[in-house]
Amino acid sequence: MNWLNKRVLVIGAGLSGQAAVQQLRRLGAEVFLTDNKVLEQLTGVEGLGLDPDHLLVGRVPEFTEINPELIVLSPGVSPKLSLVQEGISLNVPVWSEVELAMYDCPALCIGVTGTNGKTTTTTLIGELAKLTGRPTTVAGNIGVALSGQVAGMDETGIAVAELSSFQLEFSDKLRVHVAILLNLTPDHLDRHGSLENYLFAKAQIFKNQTATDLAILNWDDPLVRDLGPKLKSRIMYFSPTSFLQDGISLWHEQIVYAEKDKRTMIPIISRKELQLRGAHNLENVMAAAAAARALGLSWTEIADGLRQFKGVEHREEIVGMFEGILFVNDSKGTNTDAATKALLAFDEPLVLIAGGKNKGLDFHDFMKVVRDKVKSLVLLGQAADEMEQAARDEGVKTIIRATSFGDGVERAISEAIAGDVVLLSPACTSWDMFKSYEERGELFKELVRRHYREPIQL
Ligand code: UMA
Repeated sequence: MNWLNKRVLVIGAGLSGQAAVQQLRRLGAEVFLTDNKVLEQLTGVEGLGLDPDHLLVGRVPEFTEINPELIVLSPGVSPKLSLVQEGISLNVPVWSEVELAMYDCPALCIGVTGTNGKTTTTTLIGELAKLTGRPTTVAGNIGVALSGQVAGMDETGIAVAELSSFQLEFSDKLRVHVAILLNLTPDHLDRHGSLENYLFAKAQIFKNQTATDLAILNWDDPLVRDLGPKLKSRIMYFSPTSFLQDGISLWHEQIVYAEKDKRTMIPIISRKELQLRGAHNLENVMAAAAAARALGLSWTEIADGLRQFKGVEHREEIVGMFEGILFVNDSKGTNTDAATKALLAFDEPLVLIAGGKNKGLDFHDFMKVVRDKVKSLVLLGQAADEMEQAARDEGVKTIIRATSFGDGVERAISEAIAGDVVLLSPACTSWDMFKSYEERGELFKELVRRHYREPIQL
């Protein structure tokens, strides 16, 4: 592609948009950036050095003001936006920021998608990839835009990318050499409209794979498993529940790798040696082990890496044990499936803090799990009414309404006794009260720690 003076419109001036602008300017393109926020609301945009007539903020510009030859879309921007629709109708290519990032990048790309577990798996693969001694970068939906991170990498480099359905939806040429689909349950239906569309977007991760590439699929998830025969690439299945004759699975509490043709079964690591808890984390560990094997690491090296891994922040993160109560921060549990998995990871009596902003999900199935696993449910945020109704419908006994996030933490603490677990796993986004799930998780940790140093006055 001849980038010189190519007119490119970047929509959205957040992390992705800003990284895309920098990448495009390095390539020599003429870049326009638009965002519906005004300049004062945007951080870091002024530092990009764009001319005022190339910075169209605080409004949605007319297509003809720019006449772009390419549109780069930030993942959070809906493709229903008039500007995007007009571009599509005029056959102007629309790329996601990850498409741009990997365009012409010779590094090996390992992509991780799925509804839940992406961040843990991506981080773990990143740690394992580093053991190869090859230059490795970990980016994407994990909070660091891919553009720029992979700039300058040659074919020895490894790009480990967490890929969301939003990013994959507009990826046309993206070649993911090792592609993982962890699982698929309803999420982001407000954006994709249906589960079929959501699956279609996720399956774009396999679109440009060839016979030399590898697809790593969850055998236990029928929607994911059924994709296998349709793909051009080699397939490696994993299953945390049933023994697979070909693939990675569990055999008498050991994670094992079996190859049918060779009639071999290699024990990789005992489940007990892992620091990650819960059955769902077995999915993440198995998928990561399969990817690491594709990088040429030995099973012993992989086992060492798995043994060391403590997990990621805000995902079932242990805050600490205070007066015999274990506090766990799962602020990243922003949908019912993620929160369910967190609940199932604990055998101890649970006090659950949940609520925030609902993203179009029904809470009834989730509340059945809450009824069976949770001794006290503390509800807060915009979705609290809806959650309380679902909890009552499903027979949850102890429901406590909090007036603020801090009040919720205090109420949860007063419900718990030694031997219990207090779990923040909201099943909702944080956007009614916080900028991000990270901010929510940080506050939770701070409030817990402060309580045990000095009881908080709210
Ligand atoms: N905007 C518009 N018009 C619109 C909508 C938004 O101009 O119609 C503007 C906003 O005013 C804002 C900018 O777009 O200034 C934000 O763009 P964005 O929402 O794409 O956010 P980024 O900062 O670019 O962050 C994105 C991902 N966010 C989303 O997909 C919502 C980050 O994933 C990702 O880490 C980052 O790119 C770097 O790759 C976060 C996320 O919540 C963690 N992801 C979702 C999830 O995991 O569920 C998909």
